[in-house]
Amino acid sequence: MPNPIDIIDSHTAGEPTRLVIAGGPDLGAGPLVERLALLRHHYDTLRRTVINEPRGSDVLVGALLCPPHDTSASAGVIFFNNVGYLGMCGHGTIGLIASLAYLGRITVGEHRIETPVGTITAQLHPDGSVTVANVASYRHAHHIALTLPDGRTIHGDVAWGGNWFFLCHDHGYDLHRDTIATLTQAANTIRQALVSHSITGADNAEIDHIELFGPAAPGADSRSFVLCPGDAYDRSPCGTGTSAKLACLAADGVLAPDHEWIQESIIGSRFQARYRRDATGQIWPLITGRAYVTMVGQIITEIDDPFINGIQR
Ligand code: PYC
Repeated sequence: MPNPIDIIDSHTAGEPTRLVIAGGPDLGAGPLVERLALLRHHYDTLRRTVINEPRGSDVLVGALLCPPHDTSASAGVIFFNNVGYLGMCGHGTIGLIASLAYLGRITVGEHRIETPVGTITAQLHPDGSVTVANVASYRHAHHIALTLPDGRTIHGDVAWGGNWFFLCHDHGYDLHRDTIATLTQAANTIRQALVSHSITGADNAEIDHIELFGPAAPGADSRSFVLCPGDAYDRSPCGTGTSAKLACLAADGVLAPDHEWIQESIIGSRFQARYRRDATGQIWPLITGRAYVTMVGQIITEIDDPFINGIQR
C-alpha cells in the first residue's frame, strides 16, 4: 500500500466519515461496481488500515474517492466500514460533499456521484447543507413475523435504501441514549435471527442493517436506532435507513410525495427527508443534512509495525 494515505475526516449529524483522497490503490477507470470488486478482493488492506484500530475505530465509515467512470459525474466513491463494504451511504455522501467543498474542489450546486449501487445526485446548498437524491428505494417484504431466541415474536419490514434494512417498531425497547448498549445487543439478536430464519433482501442478500423505531422528540416525526454491520450504531439518522423508511411510508400510503419527514437519530440529530415518485411508481428519496470537517491528515504505515494493516477484528 502506498504511503502516506491522505485523508479528510468529517461528521454528519454526529456520524464520522473518513474520506481517502490520495494514496489508495489504482483501481482503473471501470464502473464503480467493478472497482469495488477489485478493492474487496485485492486491496482490502486499504480498508483495514484506514478504518480499524489503531488508526481508526469501529464507528468510522470510510469513503474512497475515485475518478468517475462517466466523466460528466463529479466523482466516484466506494464506502466501507470495519467489516466490509457498503452499497451506498447517506451520511457519508453528505460528508464527501462537505469535504470536497472544504478542499475547494467543488462549489455550491448539483453534483453527480457514482457509487457501486448507482449514480446519485448531491446538491450543495449555500448554507453548507447537502441534499442527497438517493438511489430508488423500495419495500421488499411487509410485516414479517420474526421469533427471537427468548420466544418473543416481533414484526418488521424489509426494505432497500442503498443498503438492506429490517425496520421494526414492536421491538419492546425505549429508544434513549442510556439504552444504547441494550439496543445494540437487541439489534444484533434480531440480525442473527433473520439469518437463522433465512429472511433476506432481494436475491438472498443479507439484511445487514437493523433499524428500530420509537417516538421522537417534538419537531421530529420519528426516532430511530440503526445498527450497522460491524456492530457500531449510526450516530446520524442514517441516510440509507431513512430512505428505506420513506419507501415503507410510501408503500403504506401515509406519506405523500414531497411531504417532509424529519428523522431523528438515537443521539437526537436530524435529517430532513422527502421523496419523489416517478411515472413508473418508483420512490426516489431526498435526504438533507449537514456535515462538518474535523481533520485533514495523513495515515502513515511503518513497514515493521505489527499492526500495519490494523488490528484484525
Ligand atoms: O447514512 O446511509 C447512511 C449510513 C449507512 C451506514 C452508516 N450510515
